Amino acid sequence: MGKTIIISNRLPLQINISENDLEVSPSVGGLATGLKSFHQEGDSIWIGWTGLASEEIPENLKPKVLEKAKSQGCIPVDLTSEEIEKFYYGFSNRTIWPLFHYFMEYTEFDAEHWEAYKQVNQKYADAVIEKLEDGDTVWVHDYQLLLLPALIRKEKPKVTIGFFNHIPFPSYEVFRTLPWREEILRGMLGADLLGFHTYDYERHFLRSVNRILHYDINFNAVNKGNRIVKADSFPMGIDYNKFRNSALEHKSQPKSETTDIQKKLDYHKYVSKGTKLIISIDRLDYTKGIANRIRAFGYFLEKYPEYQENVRLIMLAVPSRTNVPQYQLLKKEIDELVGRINGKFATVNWTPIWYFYRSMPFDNLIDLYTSSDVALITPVRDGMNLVAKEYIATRTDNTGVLILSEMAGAAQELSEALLINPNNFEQIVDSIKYALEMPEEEQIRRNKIMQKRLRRYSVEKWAKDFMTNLRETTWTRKTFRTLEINEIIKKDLFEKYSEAGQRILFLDYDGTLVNYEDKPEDAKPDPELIELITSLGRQENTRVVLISGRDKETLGAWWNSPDIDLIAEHGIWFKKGEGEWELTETLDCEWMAKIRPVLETYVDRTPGTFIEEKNYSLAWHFRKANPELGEVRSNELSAVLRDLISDHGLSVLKGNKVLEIKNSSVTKGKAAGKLLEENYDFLFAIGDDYTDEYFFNELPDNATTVKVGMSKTQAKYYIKTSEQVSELLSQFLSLTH
Ligand code: ADQ
Repeated sequence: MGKTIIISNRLPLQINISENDLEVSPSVGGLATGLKSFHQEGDSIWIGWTGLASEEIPENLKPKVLEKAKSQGCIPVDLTSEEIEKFYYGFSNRTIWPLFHYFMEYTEFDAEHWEAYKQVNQKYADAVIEKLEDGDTVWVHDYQLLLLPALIRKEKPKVTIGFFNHIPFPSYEVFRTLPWREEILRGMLGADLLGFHTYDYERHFLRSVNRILHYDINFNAVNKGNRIVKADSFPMGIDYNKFRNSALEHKSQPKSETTDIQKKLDYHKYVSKGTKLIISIDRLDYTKGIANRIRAFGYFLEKYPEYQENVRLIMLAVPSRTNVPQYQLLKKEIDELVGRINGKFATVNWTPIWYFYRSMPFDNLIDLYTSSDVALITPVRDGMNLVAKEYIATRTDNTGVLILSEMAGAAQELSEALLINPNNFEQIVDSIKYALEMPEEEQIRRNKIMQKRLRRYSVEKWAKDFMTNLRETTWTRKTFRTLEINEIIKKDLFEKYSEAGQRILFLDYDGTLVNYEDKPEDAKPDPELIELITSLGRQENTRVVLISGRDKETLGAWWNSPDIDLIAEHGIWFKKGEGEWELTETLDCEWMAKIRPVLETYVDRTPGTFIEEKNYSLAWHFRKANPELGEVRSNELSAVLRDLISDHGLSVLKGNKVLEIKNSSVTKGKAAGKLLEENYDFLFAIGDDYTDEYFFNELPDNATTVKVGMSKTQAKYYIKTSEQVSELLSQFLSLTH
């Protein structure tokens, strides 16, 4: 097994330059700590940006940066300050970040930023490709690198690529507003497996793929025709033991060794006995709902004045993206709000809010978590939110109450927390009161359940789970029973073709010889295709049979030639060369009058759909309908029809964007079987949809069966596109010329 390459915007290390020397320390933060053990344990390298602009690192120190990074298994990507401005502060944080968090009013669509985003993604791709060897696995992280999977795939088509999105994926209605939505989706679909924190994000992504790129979605897999891409949810966990053990250590520390913050917290508890502490920790970001939280706290003190002087909010906001105007405005707003609430309620002995605007060392974080009775975490949108999980992990005596916004991904796992809607002030303030008054037994009961879950699904388990699933996608690709027709298979096939005494070729029409069109009548064969197929039929000892679900009138009009035989309507009609159409079975059609009105109600309710009436079958086409609605309605309709037709000798066939109702006794397989009485020593059948599976199954084992596209099939081989089908058939033709 090869190595793993992790790629994220930032490397998990912090570089400080002072006095013409540099200091490198590991960085904190969810992703860095989360993947650290995974990174250190196995054979892996991490590629990313150091956090310093190229111009900020003196030339003489550059080799040292490389060397230091390398010693920690890291490879830096060099970014200039202009690139950082446009790619990172620009497209990543002024377009993708606000849009994906539903802040459409903050979202900027700037073509220059988009160009920089593409270029910098290419820069990361180049860095990866330089290190990539056969058998390696690539794991790309987050919204700054959405184009990277496809850029890597372009150069190394066979490599296994995973992608994890750490922020929400918005609903289709929001995502579709992005001018570069197609490029972004195509970039992501370069991966084999796409991971999201929650099932909802995964569904939003799949829906966008379906609506924007029109790829078929089967459960959680995207069928790209030549490749299957899977999406799944993997809720990211924390390093549970690290937080719990640190909390235990802090508890057993002698007083003299405690941190200054802890001393201050202890003093506070000593002088104001019974006063409760509420903690809130976030990066200073508009998605985190900090301003509303302060307002809600002010309202709480007003609504429940008995808590004045008896509760304190400790608010830690870590500076973030200070170059982006929205963040500067937010900082100002929060400073003012804190000032206003403190000004309004403070007494000589009490300030309601302690506000810290800075980053703190890990030990201080633990002090804050373990000393606070309540954690108040109220993002308006948050991919996951690890702070909520960390708070629970540090509660070693199982007390403490978590108030958590239902808009955080974490809320889906932490349902024993007090879940609030961050826009509902009454609910927030009542939850604060409930939390402060919650009996200890209830706190313990709730926390124990959450702790058990967090311990089990730790960040390590998360990373392993993702990697196992990722490797399975390659495994499935490798063991896909059906083989792609490659040069070696072709060579063998051509030999058999040339040596054969009697050949028969069964060719499906739509989706095989021609691509699908919105209107079936538009998928007419062009003169070259007619020439190709009839020339094949003119070869000695070669019988060409077009076998289609089309009605006999259309098929007959398009393909009237002495050199080919036709099977129409899935096997009901047969025509030899220029002869007359013959019925292969006697069939009853009375059922059609009963079924047609049912189909009509579905046409009325599903714009873009229509009924095709054939001699012995009815088809409901939904290719032009809204793809999602079409799928939903077709599932509904086939369930309704199956009930209606049971015991009537009819069956419902699901073709490509069409449902067809016909007599069960008629199949393409049966019709093909009837032609096999003569002795053929080269049998070839090719088709693209469900109905063709009947003749793949019916033909003897020595037949060469080929599926067009990459969905599940009984065929021995597959070929990706109908253009490649024409190429293969032309090659057959050239063998005898
Ligand atoms: P963030 O928006 O950064 O992450 P979060 O999940 O809460 O949000 O992670 C913050 C991390 O930074 C936590 O591990 C926390 O301990 C640490 N941290 C916070 N304040 C700190 C401080 N003052 N000093 C040191 N460390 C501090 C993005 C998404 C989230 C998603 C994560 C992981 O926005 O929704 O949960 O990625 O996927």
